[in-house]
Amino acid sequence: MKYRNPIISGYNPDPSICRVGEDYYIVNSSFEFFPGVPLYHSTNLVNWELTGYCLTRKSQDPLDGARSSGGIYAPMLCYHDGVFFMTTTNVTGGGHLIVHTDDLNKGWSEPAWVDQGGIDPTLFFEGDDVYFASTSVDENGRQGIFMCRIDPYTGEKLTESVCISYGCGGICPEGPHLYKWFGKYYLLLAEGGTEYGHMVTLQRSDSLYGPYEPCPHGPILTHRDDQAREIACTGHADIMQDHNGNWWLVCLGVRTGSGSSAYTLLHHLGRETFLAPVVWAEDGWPVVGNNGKLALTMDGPLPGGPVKPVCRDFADDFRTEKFSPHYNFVRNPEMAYYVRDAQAGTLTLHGTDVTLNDTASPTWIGVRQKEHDVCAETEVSLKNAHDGARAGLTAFYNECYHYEIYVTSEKGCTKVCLARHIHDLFAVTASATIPTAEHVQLKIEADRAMYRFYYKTEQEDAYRLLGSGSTAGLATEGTMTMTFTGTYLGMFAERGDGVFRGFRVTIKD
Ligand code: 6LW
Repeated sequence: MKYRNPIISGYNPDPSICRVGEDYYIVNSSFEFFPGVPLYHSTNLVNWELTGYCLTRKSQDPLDGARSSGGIYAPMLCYHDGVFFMTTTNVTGGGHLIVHTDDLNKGWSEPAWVDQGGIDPTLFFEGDDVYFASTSVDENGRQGIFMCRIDPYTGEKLTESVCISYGCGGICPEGPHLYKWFGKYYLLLAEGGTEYGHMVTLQRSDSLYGPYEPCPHGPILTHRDDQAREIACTGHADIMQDHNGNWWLVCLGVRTGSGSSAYTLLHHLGRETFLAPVVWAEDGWPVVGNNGKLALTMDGPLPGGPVKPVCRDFADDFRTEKFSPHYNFVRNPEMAYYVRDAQAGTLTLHGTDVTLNDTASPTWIGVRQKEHDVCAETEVSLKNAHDGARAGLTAFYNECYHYEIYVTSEKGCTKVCLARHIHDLFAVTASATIPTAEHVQLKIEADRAMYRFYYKTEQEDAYRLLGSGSTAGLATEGTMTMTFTGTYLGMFAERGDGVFRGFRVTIKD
């Protein structure tokens, strides 16, 4: 059966997959965005529904002051004896944490914190023992995989942490997953760093504590030498056997080509979740995908029912009380600033003095940009405007990288403006005077190379182009710290109220 990669598009890195009977679940990293750790469900590994989040309360996911790409790093999801466990790291504060639930509809427990340095925790259950492994550093500063036994409900360490592997020689051995297959222990790692040298390595041992011998064929998955370059940076994987007995790997990868050429090694949609079939060779080592590579279209013995066309469009008419789970906020939002009026069909964003340029929680709400070619639209009215008030649409990567089209009112003059923030340059690059700040339609059209920003007042029949900005300006590789997230399309308000009517993001196929 053919399917399309990525299986979960838009920024969704560091996937961990878990099977419960004929149900499959994936969790991903969430960094400074809230709620934390999206939880996807599928029955066929291709149609994934975002069912909610593991960390929905500030007490589970404190993000005050989290730098961009701080907060919540790679999570791991597992199911043992009727209980789901999810472990991850809040690098902004607290370190490793474990939450659990015996009923996904009831939400997750408060976190139990585990005192072991580093990132990328994983759990391994054997008999009555629960092992906790993560990436950390030894006394010489060398990075390796450290493990201890714990109580997963309290986080209490029952043994000292010891290094079980330094990986297979690549930099940054991380993202460990431990498995027992065919009577041996397997340790799956990501190595090479999450950039273009990324790879998935595998080692095995007769003992959980090692020594581990590496797969003799080298990395089991990497795109570091791939000439096609449509997919790159593949790594941070998890392996699972489906209910028919077939094997699968999920991993992160990026779709390059943010720019005019597919060879442009830039990406701005973030690291996405990919799927590859796995087969076991006679020597007891797995072969992933097309001999260690992925493709945008792949074939495999998918479990479950027929694959439905995957819809990546998003539309909200604000006629319901609840926010769709696809919405994210940045850091810990004050929900009183986000008011849905189902009767009127509006969303009012109460803007504060916090702007999109601040490492704080501006009144911002967005959905992941899932394809290069998209169109985002809304109608906004600016009310209760203080000096410098703004309300509009944004292509938002983080506080240092975003484009904004907004309605503003300055000294009695109403305008629509395009502002662009790249690195430490924040500038209004286009503006037009408009008769009123009420009922202004805003639109962002995106392709691989450009975002184009349009507006239309009530008096006009057609959109006018206000200006544009290159997608390369929001590309991960250009960010000052090689950040880990991806672009969102969203609405925002600052120093006044934005009353929004309708928000749609449509994929242009
Ligand atoms: C994650 C690490 C990685 O914790 O990037 O690509 C880090 N892999 O394993 C952040 O996503």
